[in-house]
Amino acid sequence: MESLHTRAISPHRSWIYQQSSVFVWIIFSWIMCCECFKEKNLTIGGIFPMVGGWGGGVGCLPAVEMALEDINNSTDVLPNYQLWMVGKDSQCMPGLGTKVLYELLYTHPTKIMVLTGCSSVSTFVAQAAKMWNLVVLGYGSSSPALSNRDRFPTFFRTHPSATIHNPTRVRLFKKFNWSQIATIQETLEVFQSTVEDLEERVKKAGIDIVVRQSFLTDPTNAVKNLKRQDARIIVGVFYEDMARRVFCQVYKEKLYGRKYVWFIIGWYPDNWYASKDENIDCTPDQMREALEGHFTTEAIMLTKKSTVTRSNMTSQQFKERLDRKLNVTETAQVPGYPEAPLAYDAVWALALALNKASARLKRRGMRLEDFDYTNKEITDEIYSAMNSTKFLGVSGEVAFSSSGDRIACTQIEQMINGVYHQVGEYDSMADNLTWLDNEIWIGGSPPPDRTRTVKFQRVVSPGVFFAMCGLATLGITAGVAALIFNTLNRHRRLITMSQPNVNNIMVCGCILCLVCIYLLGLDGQFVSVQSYPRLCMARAWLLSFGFTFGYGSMFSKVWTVHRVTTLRKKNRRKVRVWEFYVVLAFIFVLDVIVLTTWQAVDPMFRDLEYFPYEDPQDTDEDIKYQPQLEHCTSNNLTVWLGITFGYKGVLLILGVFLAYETRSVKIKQINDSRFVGMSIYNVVVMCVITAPITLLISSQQNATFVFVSLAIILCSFLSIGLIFIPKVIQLVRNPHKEGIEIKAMSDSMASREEEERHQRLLVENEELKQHIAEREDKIRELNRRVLSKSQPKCVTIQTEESSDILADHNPHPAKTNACVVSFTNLSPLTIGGGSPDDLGVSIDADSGLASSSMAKSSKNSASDSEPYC
Ligand code: ABU
Repeated sequence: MESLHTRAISPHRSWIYQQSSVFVWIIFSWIMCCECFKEKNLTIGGIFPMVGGWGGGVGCLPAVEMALEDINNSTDVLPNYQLWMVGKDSQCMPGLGTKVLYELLYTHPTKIMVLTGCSSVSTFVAQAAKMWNLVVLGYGSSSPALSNRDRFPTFFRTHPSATIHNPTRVRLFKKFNWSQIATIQETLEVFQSTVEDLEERVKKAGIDIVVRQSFLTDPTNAVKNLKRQDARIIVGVFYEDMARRVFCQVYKEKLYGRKYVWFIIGWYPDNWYASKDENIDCTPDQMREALEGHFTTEAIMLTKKSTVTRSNMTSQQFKERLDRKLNVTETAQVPGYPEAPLAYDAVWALALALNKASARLKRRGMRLEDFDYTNKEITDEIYSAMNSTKFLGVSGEVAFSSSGDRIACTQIEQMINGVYHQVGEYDSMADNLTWLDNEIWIGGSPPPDRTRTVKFQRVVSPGVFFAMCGLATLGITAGVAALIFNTLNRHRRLITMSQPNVNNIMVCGCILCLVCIYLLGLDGQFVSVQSYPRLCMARAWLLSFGFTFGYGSMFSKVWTVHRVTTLRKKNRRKVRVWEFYVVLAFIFVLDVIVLTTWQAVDPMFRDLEYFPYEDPQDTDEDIKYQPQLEHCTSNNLTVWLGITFGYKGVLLILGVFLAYETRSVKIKQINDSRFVGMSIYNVVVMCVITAPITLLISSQQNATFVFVSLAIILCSFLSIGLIFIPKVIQLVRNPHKEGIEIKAMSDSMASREEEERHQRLLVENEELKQHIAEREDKIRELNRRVLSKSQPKCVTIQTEESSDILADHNPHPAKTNACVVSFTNLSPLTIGGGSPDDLGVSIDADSGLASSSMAKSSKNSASDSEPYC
């Protein structure tokens, strides 16, 4: 590392001595002066970042040189000393910074103080320097961490701490009503401590930092995360080189424009984004697009007052002198140009402190030039002098707080059309914001700090609601008609024998379920939030009672039929009406217990299900819709549903079983039991399908409503239809004939199974007829043979065959003696007493057995015929 400068800044005094006209005096003076000059050189170390994250040395070094020149020329500051500086480049890299510090320390001459810039270097330098009793002065170190006196006991700075931006930022957040912000930072202590300070301040102001992102060298993911987490007001703290990377990524992610506001550090050179940078692949135009409208905050580093400062020039004169020295067309592009006044004042502060310390040391018989890194007394004097330094510099009033910080005002700038314009100033001490009202918002006004979410309630579509309610009304009308029909025809046997009261209860149950459809369709569009819990309970009670009455009454019928048919014959008795109600009452009481306990212990309330945000289709406003859906719920909903579905499920399964068991049974007290069974099958199938599917599609309000409504409507229509339509038909067909209507009712009840059984019996009958015919043929043959002998005497035929035949039909063969001759005139057909059909094959409807009356006929023939003698 080459030294940047190692030179005497003020040769004027030696020149004066050289020009002295008195030779002896010249010689004497020369010797004395040389001696004096030799002793009174004071050297400081200077560490300058000429490149890197903040290459501020480029602008600050000329200012430091100007200050050394001015101090050495001044007669009242360090009059007996020449101030020298050995400067080194740290490249704003902590490692290199530490290395150059050691080079400064371990090379002659002894450095009485160290000037440093770039926070990451300054923290290392300031921490190490205390070991060499060195006072360090930062001209370009903004890290809030440097305010820690325990860590950096000998550190001072003319550069304000970066925390000075934070009160300004908070003030602006409040001005524009932003209550949530995001941060993105380069992972360096300087920025980490800045963000920590910001966090504390925003918290006090009631503002949330909702997203915090940091990156080491590649901001791609951090920027993506900001986008993903919908950050809008973003504070970015990073060095200039990283700022280019961040905004190139911001351009790619489209994280700029009317919806976003960026706040970044204001001490970058004015066209920092257009600088050539091989680490980014964005054009200057793209960078400018991404940066348009962003705000910067920076400490005011060049006083705006035209007062003559300690260095005998105004800030404006300083600027002109510096511009001349820099000799560039665009000073705004010089890194460190804004901080140059701070560097200039830093050297003045250092010189003034040394000046003061020198006087104090003199009184104690010590000299500044005696400083040798081990002399703490001299360091203490310098430290104390620094602490009390106060003067008007080109950067403003220079004074150090107890933590060594500079106090300053901040200015706020906005990039408008690629150029920074000042839009305000803030004095944090007085909390005084001067706002120029010349800022420009891309969207015309400050954007909101978050996407405005518009809650949007999903409700059952009116079309669907009214369609289902229409069908429900139809069902209710059918139910009422059925009740009227039952009442009007209550005297008819057909109705009496169908347990009309039980049927009426069933119809009432269906009506209750149908009424529940109205309640199921009522939601936030009709019912207030306060009334919703009552609606929930009303639905539960109504549906539960509807099911109990509707299904329970049918269940009670099949239960009774089954009980009656399974009793032993001797125990069978007439069905008593109250038996139906016992079953019903049992289910009803169970309902009341469960529902009452549910309501008392864990009442239902309104719960909202939230759906993912949806973009508006009809506007480009910065809003998102958030659909929400109302549900009835309670804390232990699953438990209550489990209990309710549990016992109702048992009823359903039992109902199906009983209906199947009694499918062929008819008892006269329940003439419609078979239709009831069919209705039960229907209800069970509908419930088994509907219950789980409804739970699965509960997030789709229309589908759920339609599904449940149709299930209720179908069950109700089918139940009412199956039980009442056959009765209506019979009564219409046979308005006055009681017996016929019963028979017709019974006939109409013939099931398919009965039909099949009947067919089987017919086939069996046919076989028996055939069998009988064959036997008759045989008898005829025997008769013929007997007749052919033609012996008119009375014999007892006891042939094997005849005896076999007769024995087949007569259990008392002894009595089958017949006078065959007397049969001669008898037609074989008459033996059985008539046509084959009259053989006595009958079908016992219950047993299904066929029997032959042949035996009886034979017996009768034998006994009724007198012996022919
Ligand atoms: N204004 C430049 C500050 C640089 C730094 O703190 O590192």
